[in-house]
Amino acid sequence: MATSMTAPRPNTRLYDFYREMRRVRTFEERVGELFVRGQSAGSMLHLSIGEESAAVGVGAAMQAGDTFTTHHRGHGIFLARGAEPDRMMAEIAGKESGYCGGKGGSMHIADMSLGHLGANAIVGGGIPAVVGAGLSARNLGTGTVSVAFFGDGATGQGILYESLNMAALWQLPCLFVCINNQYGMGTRIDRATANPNLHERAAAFGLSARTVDGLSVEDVADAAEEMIADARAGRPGFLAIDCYRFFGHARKDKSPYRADGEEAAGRQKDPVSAARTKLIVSGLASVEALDALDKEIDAEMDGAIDFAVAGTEPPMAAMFRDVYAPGEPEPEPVSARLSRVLARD
Ligand SMILES: Cc1ncc(C[n+]2csc(CCOP(=O)(O)OP(=O)(O)O)c2C)c(N)n1
Ligand SMILES: [Mg+2]
Repeated sequence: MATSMTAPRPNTRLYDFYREMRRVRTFEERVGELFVRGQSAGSMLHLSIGEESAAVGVGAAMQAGDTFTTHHRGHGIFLARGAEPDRMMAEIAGKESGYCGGKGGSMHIADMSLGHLGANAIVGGGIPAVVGAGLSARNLGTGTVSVAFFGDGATGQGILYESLNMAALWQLPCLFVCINNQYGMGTRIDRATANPNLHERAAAFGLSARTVDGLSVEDVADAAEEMIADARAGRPGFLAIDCYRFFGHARKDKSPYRADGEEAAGRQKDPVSAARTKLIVSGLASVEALDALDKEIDAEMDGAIDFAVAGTEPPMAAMFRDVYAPGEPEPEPVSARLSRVLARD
């Protein structure tokens, strides 16, 4: 989370949260711009606008050495855990200077040094890895916690329940964070389940479980701090965070399945504006100070786009790098295999 900010910097927790949430939102807006310019790699991008309190509130409660996995909407979470916007944007643009050399992209970004065990495009796919990380942490006595971030849609996946059961049974240092943005693609949560109180399912497995309103980043952080401390002591938990997905599922989705009125009301549930208003109303920061901060963040994220666009694509020779264990011979290129097979006929 190291950023060099020159604006007057009130020394309060809420100001820090606001700054990080604003960074996440601005980063996501720039990702949208990269996509429109045709400079992102691949055709799918999932923005977390409206969900910033989950990334920042939980991210702030984690400690150095803690690990995590994310779903396909995970840019904000990685930023909140200290990712550099330049290298993230470069990864999303498919450039060599990105976190995974441009080969992971938006949905498979990972970085072990920051504890990021991987984003995952398979709904629920990252959840069991956190159980493994928790088991390893417990057996090795590292004192670290592993956090799975996933969407409400993953509550329809069996792997979640196998994972909750094992974590509870073995008392692993794990926290399961369900970012309930009310939608799994075009299906609203109340059309996907008869009981949308998602945390109740985890309670049935013996985890401590609760839901918080994502409108307040402070509430999210308070809950996360408590539950991460519990997890560290061998009491795993499940935290559902209620929020609203401001835009479509991915960049090409204009959400024709939801009424304008619903969307407008949903966007009122804005954790970034709520934090800004609270800072101003309570006298913790002036409008001018926050405007100056926003400008600095704009410049930081503009810089990330410039960095990404200026980068080079990975060479073909890098195709199999980082795929096989060191020492394994590289597989025969497809072209060579094809000519060998054709020559045989
Ligand atoms: C196993 C699996 N099934 C279906 C999909 C297609 N798919 C991609 S995202 C998504 C919805 C996920 O909703 P949610 O978990 O709530 O996350 P959100 O997109 O709302 O952040 C689906 C069904 C997939 N990627 N993996
Ligand atoms: Mg969802």
